[in-house]
Amino acid sequence: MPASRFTKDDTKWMKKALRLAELGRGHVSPNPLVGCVIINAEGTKIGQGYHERYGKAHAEVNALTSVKDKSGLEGATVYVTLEPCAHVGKTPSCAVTLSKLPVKRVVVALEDPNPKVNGKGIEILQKAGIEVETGLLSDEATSQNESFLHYTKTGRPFVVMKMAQTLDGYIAAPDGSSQWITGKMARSLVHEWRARYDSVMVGRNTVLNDNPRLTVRHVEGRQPKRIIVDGPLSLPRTMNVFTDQYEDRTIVITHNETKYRQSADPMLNILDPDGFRGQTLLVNKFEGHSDLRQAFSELARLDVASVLVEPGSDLARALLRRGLVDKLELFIAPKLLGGGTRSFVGLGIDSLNEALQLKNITTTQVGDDLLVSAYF
Ligand code: AOF
Ligand code: ZN
Repeated sequence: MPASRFTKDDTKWMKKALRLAELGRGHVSPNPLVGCVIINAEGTKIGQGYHERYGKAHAEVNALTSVKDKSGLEGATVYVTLEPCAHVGKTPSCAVTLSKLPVKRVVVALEDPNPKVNGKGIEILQKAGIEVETGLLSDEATSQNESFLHYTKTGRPFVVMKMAQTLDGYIAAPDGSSQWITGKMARSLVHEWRARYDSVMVGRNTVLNDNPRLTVRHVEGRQPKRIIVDGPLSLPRTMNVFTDQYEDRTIVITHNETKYRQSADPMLNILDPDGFRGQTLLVNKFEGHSDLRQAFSELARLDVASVLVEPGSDLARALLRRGLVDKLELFIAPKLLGGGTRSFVGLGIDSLNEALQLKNITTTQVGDDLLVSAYF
């Protein structure tokens, strides 16, 4: 194995930068999580910062601002988890800012796939005579920013599907009861995910059957947007997601063009701009249902970079059949039902070689439940 270009200290400081970046989680999307640490020529940390809020200062700027004695920048090394930006956006270009300083070396975990940056940030630094090294802890940086990277590369949000089933593969009992398949710890983990992803998506049947709030409870965190797939646009406006204090964070997906057009009429018992302060997105029909691929592209335009889907079996089937799920989080509860609603049905698969293949599997025990996490 070739010796690493990086020293133990390099790794230590980049780990620190990654931990700082993490503090922005839930507040910076659709922008990336970025952390930055500045070390002087003697090897002492003289500055640190991270991207704290969407549209606000970038990590590098916050780190530079925190440096008290600017003479320490002479010969300094800057560790940053994402390539410094080349463009002037909501804030000035970080690469240009750094290129004017007497720093010696910039260590980058990951190149930025944003077409406005994409190598140009590194070029600006190199042209100014600064040594640039990339790729330190790039796997960690990639997984930390998986939503941003996916969203930037594909123009669609990163889609995580959460399911909770019994050991024998049921998500509801024969009488339809489905709440509390998993234990308390699994449920609070789901609430952590709701705070971490930009949005939570469910289908109309879930709203009708459970009248969920889809809010973050049990843990601290910001409220996600709520995406309701209601093809016929006929859910009663009395449901929680249309009436509670987060009403303006609800986005409805429909393909019913007639009702969508009529929806300005407050006399109709359907979603209307006056009675409902959220948004309704009209998409095409696909195999009799709303075109979810189109819906995700529209959501990306609304700055939704990640979606946590908490589907019933219909929505799960629709998403899986079209290859729209990027990550599966499957809770398996130590229960047997022997009948009821199955988690995965009708995927259109006849033969083993057509099976949807998952990769990078991890398993975790969460309370009494087992969590299988994997990517498509
Ligand atoms: C951030 N924070 O610390 C870094 C970013 O819209 P702007 O001007 O804030 O630019 C956003 C882009 O800048 C973002 O998509 C990413 O490519 C780059 N780097 N962004 O929000 C940061 N370093
Ligand atoms: Zn920047």
